Amino acid sequence: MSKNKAPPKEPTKKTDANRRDFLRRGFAVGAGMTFVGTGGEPLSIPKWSRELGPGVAAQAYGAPSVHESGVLRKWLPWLQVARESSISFAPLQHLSGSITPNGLFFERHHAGVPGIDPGDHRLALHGMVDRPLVLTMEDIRRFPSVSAVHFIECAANTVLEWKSAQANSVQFSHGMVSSCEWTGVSLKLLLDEAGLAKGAKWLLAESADAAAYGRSIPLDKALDDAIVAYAQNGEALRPEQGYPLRLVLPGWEGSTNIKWLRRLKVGDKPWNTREETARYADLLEDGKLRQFSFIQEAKSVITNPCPEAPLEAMGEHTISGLAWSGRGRISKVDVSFDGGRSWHQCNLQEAIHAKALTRFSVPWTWNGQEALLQSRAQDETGYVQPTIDQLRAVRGENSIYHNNMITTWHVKPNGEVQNVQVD
Ligand SMILES: Nc1nc2c(c(=O)[nH]1)N[C@H]1C(S)=C(S)[C@@H](COP(=O)(O)O)O[C@H]1N2
Ligand SMILES: [Mo]
Repeated sequence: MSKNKAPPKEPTKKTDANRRDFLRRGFAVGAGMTFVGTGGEPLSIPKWSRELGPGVAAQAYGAPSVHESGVLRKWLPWLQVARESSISFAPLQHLSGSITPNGLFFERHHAGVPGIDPGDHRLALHGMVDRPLVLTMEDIRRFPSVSAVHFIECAANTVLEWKSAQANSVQFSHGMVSSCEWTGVSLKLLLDEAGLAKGAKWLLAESADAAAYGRSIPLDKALDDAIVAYAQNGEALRPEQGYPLRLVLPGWEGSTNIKWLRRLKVGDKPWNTREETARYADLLEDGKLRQFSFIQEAKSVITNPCPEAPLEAMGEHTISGLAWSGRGRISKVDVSFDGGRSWHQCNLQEAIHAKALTRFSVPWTWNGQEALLQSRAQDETGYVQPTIDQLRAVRGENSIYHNNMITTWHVKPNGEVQNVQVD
């Protein structure tokens, strides 16, 4: 078992002495019982039950409760090359269900967030098409819309864990994934409108920000389930997520989901942009570079408990987490309490969308002993999430992208949870 080396640790609320006290009480209540919240005293009447609250005008655009002020995206200062080339991680340990709130969606920018005026924004469709188009946002909204729930995961999510357990935090080990309901126009509809020329096979998608970020997309994908999205979770895209327009390629690596989309050029071969040669290609054990590994394979992680959410008391708990696959629906998630020796099938929370985050849970009685918690996802194609050793056997240790290994949380007798790797 290799322990983590550089823990970006969150401050814990309780002191160690408090924690021991809490666990003792948890044990006294939990011994031989399966309930939490005992006692029969009548409820007190708090201050807020005795006075009127502020009216509707207090919040024209709603914000979370002041008591949720710790629920935030975070970043690692040493991971930013510059302020403009930045990554923030979603707080998976605080999220419920399977939709990421817009303000907590992880971010990856290569040239900062541009301040685009939608009135001045245009989308060009050109190249090997019958009728080149230049569309305004108004034009785009006149097409029939589609809505679909999908995750976006950066191919570099879980990058720190290739050699050994590093990030003692689910936010930093897995927080480059988020999921929401996207609304926009089917890309197939726009391509039909422009008319594909004979021999057309690839599409270049390019952004309007200063990075002129571009990726080559096979036309098969563009004509399958791609969305040119202008909204997320019922409101306009957030500036960080590509306002006013982004490409959503369900299940494909984050990098192909071009934000601030301005240009779609149809061609017959890939363009070999920086982002598909020098970046987002996989260095294999034999020194060869694997190009175009578009799909985010099945992956899962336990978000409760986790390093940021230790166990507070012995007794009954619900282990819960998130699973996703770029190939379709999650069909099964198993959880192990003993580092992969035995497995228990989890409940999957409805609705289970294809290529979307799926919430799993399983009951567990914690008796205060050490445990090694793992989750293992399977998708509808039969693909099973690999162990880190299985992954290293194919990919070596020098890879950056597409680490979908089974993650292990080591539960200690005092309830603390640590990121470890088991052989
Ligand atoms: N224009 C543009 N599009 C972009 C990027 C970018 O920097 N600029 N980053 C890409 C990468 S690497 C990822 S992982 C996703 C992140 O999407 P998000 O910031 O909405 O989470 O956007 C992709 N699209
Ligand atoms: Mo990414």
